[in-house]
Amino acid sequence: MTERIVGARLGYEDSETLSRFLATGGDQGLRRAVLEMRPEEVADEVTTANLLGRGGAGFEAGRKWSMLRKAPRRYLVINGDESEPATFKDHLLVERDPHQLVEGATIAAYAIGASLVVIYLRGEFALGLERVQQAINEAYARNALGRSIFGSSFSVDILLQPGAGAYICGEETSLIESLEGKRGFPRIKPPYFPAVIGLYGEPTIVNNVETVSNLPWIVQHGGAAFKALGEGRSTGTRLFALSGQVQRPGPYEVEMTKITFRDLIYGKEYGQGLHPDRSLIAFIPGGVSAPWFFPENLDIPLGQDEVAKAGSMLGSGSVIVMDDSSCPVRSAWRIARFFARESCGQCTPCREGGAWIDKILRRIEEGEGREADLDLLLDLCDNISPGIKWPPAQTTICVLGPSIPPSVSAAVNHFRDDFLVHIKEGRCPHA
Ligand code: L3W
Ligand code: SF4
Repeated sequence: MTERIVGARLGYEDSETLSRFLATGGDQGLRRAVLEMRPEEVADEVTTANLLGRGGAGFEAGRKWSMLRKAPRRYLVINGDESEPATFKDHLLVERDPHQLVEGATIAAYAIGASLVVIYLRGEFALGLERVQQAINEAYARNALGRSIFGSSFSVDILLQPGAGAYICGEETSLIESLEGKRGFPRIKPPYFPAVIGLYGEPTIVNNVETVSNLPWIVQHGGAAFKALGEGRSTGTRLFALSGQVQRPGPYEVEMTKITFRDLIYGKEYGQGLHPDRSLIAFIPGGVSAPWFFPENLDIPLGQDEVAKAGSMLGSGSVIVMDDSSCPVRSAWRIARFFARESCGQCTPCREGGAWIDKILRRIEEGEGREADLDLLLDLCDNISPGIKWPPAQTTICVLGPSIPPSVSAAVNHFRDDFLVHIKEGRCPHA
């Protein structure tokens, strides 16, 4: 493991307890922020750190904060609705270091002058919800939250809100709608980003769990120390959730850009390679919205721009490995089916296109496809996301719809022969 920031306590069995938190530097960042720094100084450190958002889009946290409209009431929402298949790093932070999350959220609230913080957690995170609520209660009890935090002039409250099982509520504007008690329909943006018109029409910052979990360290060590890790725009460390057909799947915190996908998948300290006698056919570098990578992409470093330059994205930090026992037709179908089921239905390309792709892939998978289906699939992908490129052209309100084409087109274009065996012989060559 390299330098650990957000995962510093994860090696302790009792990492979620207040005693372990306080024994390992807990509260020091918050004390320093509210007692020794002005809010603008905290925000400046985060800008210096060049902390990129860890939710998927990689937008600079400091820049986002600077866009917050001035208003008497401002909100901070922490997005912990992690629901994307194979994404499991926020889950870990929520369950295993809930105090760090609460401390980071309070520091962010101080920096942006938030009047209220809402932590929105995936409803299925039963243990996480219990632990975060306990961390909030314990923070109030020691005056790390509430009125005049640690004797300073700063006061703020944190509310915990469980989601109700919809993936789309992880999209920030849909999450805000859901918090307002409405159905989780994404709002169109631009022109109005939540930083201008957010929760109840007030300026709102939505930050991811991992993003704010970095703040106690940044305040304690300084933005420059964070920036010294990594390279270029990719600073600090990231938690990568490695899954699929590797010997040792799991979450790994690594310094940005310092290792490659080959290191992560095959390295002794990380994935330890594929199962014996198996070979790599593809891997997805950043969550199931991301375009697939292939063996020739293994030497790309784990950096935001490095992955983007190669035509994909680091996204939510989930790396999914496929060996030659996995069927690309089935993998693409499972991904497409997930998005089709989770579509909120507002936009035609997503609602109709997603359902249609799901149906076609299903019939191919079940041996009832036809050769013309392959061009039809690519045509549908092109209709949802013209040119099938990432980031996509905006044809829909949010990016859930355009998240379908990357996997489907990768599978059709790179594994055409597998599709043809399904279609012509009615069997799966990997079964
Ligand atoms: C003010 C402007 N604010 C941008 C803010 C914006 C948001 C952030 C990024 O998608 C990605 C997606 C998934 N004034 C602004 C501004 N902002 N311009 O910056 O914005 P955006 O629209 O690029 O991204 P997003 O809607 O946050 C997120 C990818 O993440 N993803 C999803 C993972 C899923 C989970 C999960 O399970 N919960 O994390 C996977 O990689 O495809 O590309 O805050 O307001 N001018
Ligand atoms: Fe809803 Fe899909 Fe449109 Fe997003 S792209 S708003 S999920 S219909």
